[in-house]
Amino acid sequence: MKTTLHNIGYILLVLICLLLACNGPERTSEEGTLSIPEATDGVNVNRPNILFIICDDLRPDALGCYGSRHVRTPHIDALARGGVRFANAFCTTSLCSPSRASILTGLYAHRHGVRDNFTELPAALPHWPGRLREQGYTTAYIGKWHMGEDNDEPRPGFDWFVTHKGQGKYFDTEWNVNGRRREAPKGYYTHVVTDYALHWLKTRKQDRPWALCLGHKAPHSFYFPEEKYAHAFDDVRVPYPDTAFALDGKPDWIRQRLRTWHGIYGPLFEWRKDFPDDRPEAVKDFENMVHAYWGTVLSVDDSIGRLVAHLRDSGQLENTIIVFMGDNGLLEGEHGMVDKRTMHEPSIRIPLIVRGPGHPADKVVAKQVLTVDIAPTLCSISAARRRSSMCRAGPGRNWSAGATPLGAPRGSTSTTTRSSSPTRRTSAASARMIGSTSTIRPAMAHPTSTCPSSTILLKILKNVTTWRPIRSSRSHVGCWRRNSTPCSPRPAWMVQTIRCRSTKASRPNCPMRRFGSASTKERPHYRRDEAMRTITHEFLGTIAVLLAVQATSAVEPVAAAQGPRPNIVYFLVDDLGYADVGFMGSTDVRTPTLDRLAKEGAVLRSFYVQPVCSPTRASLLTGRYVIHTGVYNVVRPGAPWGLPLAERTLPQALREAGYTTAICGKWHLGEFQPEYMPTRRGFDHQYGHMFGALDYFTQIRDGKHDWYRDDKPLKEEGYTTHLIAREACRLIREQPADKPLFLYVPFNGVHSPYQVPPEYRKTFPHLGGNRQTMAAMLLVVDEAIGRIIAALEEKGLRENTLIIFSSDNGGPAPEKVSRNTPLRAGKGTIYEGGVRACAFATWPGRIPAGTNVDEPMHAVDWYPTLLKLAGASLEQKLPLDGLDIWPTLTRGATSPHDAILLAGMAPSSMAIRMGDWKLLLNAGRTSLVTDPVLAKVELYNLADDIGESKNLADVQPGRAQEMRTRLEAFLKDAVPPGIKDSTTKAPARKTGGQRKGAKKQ
Ligand SMILES: [Ca+2]
Ligand SMILES: [Ca+2]
Repeated sequence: MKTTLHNIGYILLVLICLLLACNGPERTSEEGTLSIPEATDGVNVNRPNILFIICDDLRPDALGCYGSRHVRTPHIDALARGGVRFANAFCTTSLCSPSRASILTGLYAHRHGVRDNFTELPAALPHWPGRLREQGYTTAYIGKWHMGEDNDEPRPGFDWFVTHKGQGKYFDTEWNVNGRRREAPKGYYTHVVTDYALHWLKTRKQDRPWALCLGHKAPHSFYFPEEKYAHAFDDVRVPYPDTAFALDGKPDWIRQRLRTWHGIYGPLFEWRKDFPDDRPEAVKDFENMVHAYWGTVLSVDDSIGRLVAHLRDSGQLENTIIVFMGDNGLLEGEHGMVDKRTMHEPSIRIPLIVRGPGHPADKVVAKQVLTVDIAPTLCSISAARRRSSMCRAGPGRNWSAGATPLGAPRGSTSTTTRSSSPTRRTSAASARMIGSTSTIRPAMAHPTSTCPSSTILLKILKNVTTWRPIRSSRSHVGCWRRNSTPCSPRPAWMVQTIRCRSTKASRPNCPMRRFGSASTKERPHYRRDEAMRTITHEFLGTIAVLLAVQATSAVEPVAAAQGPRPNIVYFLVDDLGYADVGFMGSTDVRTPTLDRLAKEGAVLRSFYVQPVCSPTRASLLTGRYVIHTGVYNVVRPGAPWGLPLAERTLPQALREAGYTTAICGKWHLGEFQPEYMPTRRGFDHQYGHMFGALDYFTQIRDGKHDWYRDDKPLKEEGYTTHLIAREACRLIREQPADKPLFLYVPFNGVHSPYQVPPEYRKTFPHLGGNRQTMAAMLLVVDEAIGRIIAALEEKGLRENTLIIFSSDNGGPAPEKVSRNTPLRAGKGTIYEGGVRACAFATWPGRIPAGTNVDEPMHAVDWYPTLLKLAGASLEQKLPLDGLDIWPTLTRGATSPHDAILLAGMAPSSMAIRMGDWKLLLNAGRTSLVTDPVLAKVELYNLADDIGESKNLADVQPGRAQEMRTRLEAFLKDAVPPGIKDSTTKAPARKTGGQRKGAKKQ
């Protein structure tokens, strides 16, 4: 992946990356982050194009990359993976028009004057697209403008202007094209606006850099998804959020809202016909409303896909900065409210993704940024590309005097103006552009305010410098928000919301009331916003990095092995369905611990395993496909075979590297001779069982007691999942401080037989049969993992522990016991439902929290990845199939595989995945088809058809043949199955049991 780097660019980039990685305001030095644009000034690089996409009322958690469990947004996720995702972006006014005005001008609402949805943006106010146009850019605005309700005429500052009146409609909106003609093309808004944008991109004059603003209507109310997405979420249950009922101690006005059109018992944007309705079953209307909201987001994702594809196809992608964001947040039942307008967290939190030129960056910035930061940032990008910096010349002249809207009057900038270096000058200029200082002063200057929260604010401001004001459209409502603690793996956000609503008479004394009325006498407080500058500087710096890499290419990441070697804990759950955990969307099971851990790391959405138990374990522990280990099928009780002794195992390699290695749970790779047992295969400690499907209480499998410690039979009382957790905790407690730990915890839960202590089953009265029991068994597993995590925390190991979780195969008996939605089929098959497992990986500070990884990877990949992290040797006799997935996990690199083998339970049943495509031979056939001519061939495009429903083998015979050739290349050196049936040959250590049926594995 390495390509030639320009030395200077490379050195600068490394310096910048190191500085950013420090992640603290103190260390995010202005010199470092801001020097890049200046330093590249002299480089003859074209100025980047800017594609700015704004959505309306988009909650971050309605996007996959921000952790949505239900809404799949692959194109937006890809944008985030290829760029920077801001985890803590906020609007300064939670209402459409004021927020848009702030985004365009860099001003708070009290300064630009657009305080409601009916006010025109003053024509005299400069905005960033207009500034870019002055600097030689071609500019266009296409889509929802929404400042000035009845005006759809062109606004100043744009070469091309296509909009409509007010909110527009989801279907058949009437558009005004450049003030020259009105037209109402049939169709769905999101696609029509994309058509307009693409048309402009394709027909504009090619002589200048361009800036295109695309304003989506979606996902604004009233929510109407297009036909194909109308039922995309029918299966997802959406309860009222907990905070909807936590209203004690909150102001009366919040309670009073419940039954209004802003409350959860109200009409819900016409999704409830008879209202108010506070009956529990009326939650169905709320659910339908949320489904529709999500449905509109799916079309936006399609739009992003089209735009990015055009940029890529036309060769412009690598010279275009793409900014994707929302204008304000949305309350979806929180505090009993729907709509926005308040300063509660969901109402002000917005998504913000920036993909700059160059290679995938996969950076998640935790620092707080605001809508008012957009304008100065984008202005400085264009300015930094030219010697005649508009940051210093042009309007900058007026900013220092506080008269120009792009910058509020600044306070003391002496710390950044002392130096005469170009860097310092840029710092000062940037600081001048950020309108925030004056908004702090009033609150501090009026400690005697009658607003009840003003004293709280005063205390806050005395102690910290990183609070930033965020205000609503109403001048008397606002909040202050503090940035996270630097370098904290779990940012401890603090939010203080105030609302001065009492009487008109008291409002003049509210600190928020006087945001804009500061007098110059309050200047001593100016320096309070020092930290704010560093926050915005990080925003600038991050984009600067993106620009700096434009002329370079992929840079190898700093190897994780250079840091401390992690402890490694692998939780393998048996037979757990792809969709049977909360973090994958299940609403009828309970997995709070897993959900929390998943959120703290990366969810692996395309993690492949084998269709049954033993083969997955063999691949995981050797880094080799089953066609090389020979473990195609399950090692049954009494079977005279196991994982071949020639294989080097993961615990063996880690032990060589100094790790303590332990297995607590199910081995399942042979025990017929002592040398096949875990303590002879690399584990220092063994605890648990050798086969699957043992009795959870008696530990009997096929008439034989199957429970061991250090490979010696053991009698223990208890439920196996509890016993496994107890032993794992003991090993963690006893782990020597000077050695890293590899703890492999393959639970027998939630494999059959379906058994659980009865009290757990009571948690799931809404379920029945084996699904109820399975859910209860899973809850025990979740609890067990919680106990093991707690033991790590008590020992002080949590921070430096890589936690990996996955199922070993797809869920059995789909829709009866397990759920693999939206995947086809389940355990035992090579359809996605059999071989794609729910999975995540978490390591605080090393794997970005809240990420989704869609790139395909396989269980074989953990072997080389973990060995590298552990500093263990990868030299061995047997070649590996696994590849290092660390760059994919941590920085959004694409999958290291051009093809992944998905092997069935016999050499004749195989599949291969290449990119979005998957080819299957003899899937779902139980009898072996040895004649290749008779093989059943299936071809699917998983990007369009994740459910594998449309076989395209006949439609695309060329692709099918190409993939089959690749598959056959894999199979050239396939070994025959190692399986030896226990009934055909008496084992040396006969264990007394016979196979009772194929289902027991
Ligand atoms: Ca909005
Ligand atoms: Ca299994």
